[in-house]
Amino acid sequence: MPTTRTQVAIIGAGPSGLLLGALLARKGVDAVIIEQRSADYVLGRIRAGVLEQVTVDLLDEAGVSERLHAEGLPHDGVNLSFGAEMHRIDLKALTNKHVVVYGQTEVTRDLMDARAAAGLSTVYEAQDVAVHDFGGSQPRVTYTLNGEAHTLQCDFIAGCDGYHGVCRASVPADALQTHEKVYPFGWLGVLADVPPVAHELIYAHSERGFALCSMRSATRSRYYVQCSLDDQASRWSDDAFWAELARRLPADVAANLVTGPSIEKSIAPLRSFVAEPMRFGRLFLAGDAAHIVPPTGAKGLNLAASDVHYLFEALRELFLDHSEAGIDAYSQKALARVWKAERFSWWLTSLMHLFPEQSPFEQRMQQAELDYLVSSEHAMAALAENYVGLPY
Ligand code: FAS
Ligand code: PHB
Repeated sequence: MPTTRTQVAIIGAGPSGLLLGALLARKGVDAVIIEQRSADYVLGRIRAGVLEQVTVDLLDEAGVSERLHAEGLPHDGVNLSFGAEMHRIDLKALTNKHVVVYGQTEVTRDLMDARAAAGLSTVYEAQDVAVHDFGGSQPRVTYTLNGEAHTLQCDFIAGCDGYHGVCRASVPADALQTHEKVYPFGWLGVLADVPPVAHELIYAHSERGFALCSMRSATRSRYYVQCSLDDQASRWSDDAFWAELARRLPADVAANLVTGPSIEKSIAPLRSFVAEPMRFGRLFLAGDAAHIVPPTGAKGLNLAASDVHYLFEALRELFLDHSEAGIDAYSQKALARVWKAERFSWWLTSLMHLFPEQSPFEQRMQQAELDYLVSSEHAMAALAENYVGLPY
């Protein structure tokens, strides 16, 4: 059984694992990434699209932001539509910040390319990945590759393996507390090579349910409609999707909708989830391995980056300054920002969606909050500062 050694074993080559590996490499800290899927499979997952300024800054720090600055779309505002009207939240005027529209797929591709160019080690299609002895001083990771068993000895393990990963599942149940809310609906998402209906995002509240108009570029759009949990993407023809999306937008906006064949169509469930703490001896959880947010607030990918920022700083401090203060504070620091993003994502989801069991009173509460939100600079400023991203 081949046995190798590294300083940090990173489980998962999604945005969390790749970004952590990139940042550690810039400080000369050795890390090996172990991924169960192929690189193409990872790139094929269509997910997030909006980056907070602090996420862009972190990608700058990792040295992987050249294409992002060349192709990303800075957005100074975001729109809410309800009652057949559009209301623009002027992010720039309210916070002096903006967000950048740049797909998670592109962030992942940039990180993968940089890692390969630097000759850094990523093990793809690893099977039977398992983490061991992270409660002691000599943790290790075992896995099989092409049928051969391998052992990776390490100083620390970063569990960047997402919601269904092995790392959180390997923590003794009595050492972990989880919090969860499952929403009674999902999002049916479509990716299509058609120009976006508007140059900024539109979050639409309608009597038929929520819709979101987003994009990946000036020629590629990303749209979502709220759907029931038992719905299936295969039941939706492209025409049916476009017709439903149009019904949920103000008429003057729907009139500008350019439709076309979908290149990806899928349904994502919505949940809020947090596992506490995020450190177990020499195992640290980061990103979706530790928490999930409903995508309404565009926080998932950005929270993963937030955890990676705190974990990178902690490991840098440990390996370069020989101080354990950072790793001792990691979980508490990361969770403080996680819970604020969980709150914002839950709040915006609760505000913008139709809930099957909603009472007439609750419908009036939603309407009153929407009316208040767009009539109060203070309320819009609160939404804006959360949407552009709270400081690390
Ligand atoms: P990821 O899940 O991206 O990556 C984890 C990696 O670990 C994967 O490559 C997986 O193959 C690997 N892995 C799992 N188990 C393993 C094991 N045992 N051994 C080795 N490797 C293992 N966020 C937004 O901000 N906006 C959105 O619109 C949005 N839409 C989403 C839609 C869907 C369907 C999903 C699932 C998520 C969405 N998200 C969205 C959230 C998403 O972007 C995540 O926050 C982001 O991918 C988190 O990155 P990671 O923490 O790296 O986890
Ligand atoms: C996306 O472009 O996929 C996207 C944008 C904003 C969200 C969710 C998804 O809140």
